[in-house]
Amino acid sequence: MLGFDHCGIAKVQRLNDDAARLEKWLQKGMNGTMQYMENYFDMRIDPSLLVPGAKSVITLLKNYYPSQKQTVESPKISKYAFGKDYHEVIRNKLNELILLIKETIGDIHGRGFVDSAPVLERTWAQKSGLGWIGKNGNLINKESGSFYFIATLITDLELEYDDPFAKDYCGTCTRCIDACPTDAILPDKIVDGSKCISYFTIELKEMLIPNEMRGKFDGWMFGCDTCQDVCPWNRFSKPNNEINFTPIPEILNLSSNEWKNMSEENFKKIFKDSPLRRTKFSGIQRNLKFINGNG
Ligand code: B12
Ligand code: SF4
Ligand code: SF4
Repeated sequence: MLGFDHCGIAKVQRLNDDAARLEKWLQKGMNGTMQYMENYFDMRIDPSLLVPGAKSVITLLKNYYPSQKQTVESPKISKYAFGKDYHEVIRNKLNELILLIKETIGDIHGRGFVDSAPVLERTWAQKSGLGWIGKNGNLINKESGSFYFIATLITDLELEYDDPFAKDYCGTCTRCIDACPTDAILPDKIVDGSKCISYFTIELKEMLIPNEMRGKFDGWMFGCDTCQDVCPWNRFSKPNNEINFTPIPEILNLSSNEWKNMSEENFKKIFKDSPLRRTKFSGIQRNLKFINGNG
């Protein structure tokens, strides 16, 4: 009814293994300029500090794999950003879910999150039995791949818990590691955020993209899907059926030149509800110049 594709539930616990992994990742500066990743360390590894009294983490997956592709002339944009901003779309669904639980069960306390709070969302998805963490760092569901957003609802409700996903189906495959244009994927499922195209094109604010990355972006103007596109577990991805994720025609069709000549006013109008707003017009123009070799 709410349009989520998979759901799993895990008991709230302090994530000790993850704490060590996260600490190392931060120490090595793999967050680059994403300073928000250094904040709220304790909350990030213990949901009961984020939501007092929390007993359960309900994890939900939402498919964003689109039914249409960009034209070959278009600067590449990550598939997650083809339609309306997922933060808004999923937050509304989480609020509806909380209301529904309150109506059927009673006065529970719960808060829903998607991508914006100190929550280790991939870890909770794995702990809820929804899939394994691939070598490319993404949560992969055995039936339907990795083109999914992860949302969590942290609640004081005690529930029946799913078993964590025990297996890892990456095996000897190394396709994502071999294909990553900037060598951001390291051994042991570690992705160096500070080397990822997604970081440079979306998160790096008001700064030029470092020169050593020149020629390495493979046409990606906003985000990057390479390590998921090459993953064999995504061969059978099915298009999503979320009306709000219907691709914006300009994302599918505009050529590099048309992007270059777009006015800020038009950008704001066309992309007013889109994840592309995050980089702003100036960020898109910077990325475009960079991939066209004159940034
Ligand atoms: C910061 C961030 C980024 C940064 C840094 C990436 C990174 N390596 O963390 C940048 C901007 C580069 C980025 C890029 C992308 N991101 Co991002 N990002 C996040 C964010 C906000 C935090 C992630 C985080 O905590 N990183 C710190 C590192 C240390 O943690 P981690 O990568 O999650 O890994 C943990 C677990 O995987 C676990 N783990 C690792 N190995 C193992 C092994 C075992 C056995 C176990 C049990 C656990 C485990 O340990 C790690 C630490 O605890 C999350 C949202 C959230 N709140 O979780 C989204 C999120 C991870 N991103 C997401 C997406 C979609 C992307 C992109 C695909 C977007 C794009 N197309 O451009 C790329 C993919 C890049 C990649 N290969 O990882 C989705 C992932 C969905 C999925 N199916 O996995 C999330 C969950 C957002 C969401 N709510 O949907 N992202
Ligand atoms: S999103 Fe692109 S740059 Fe980032 S790790 Fe995957 S392939 Fe590498
Ligand atoms: S491409 Fe291969 S190694 Fe990488 S996540 Fe997919 S199955 Fe695992």
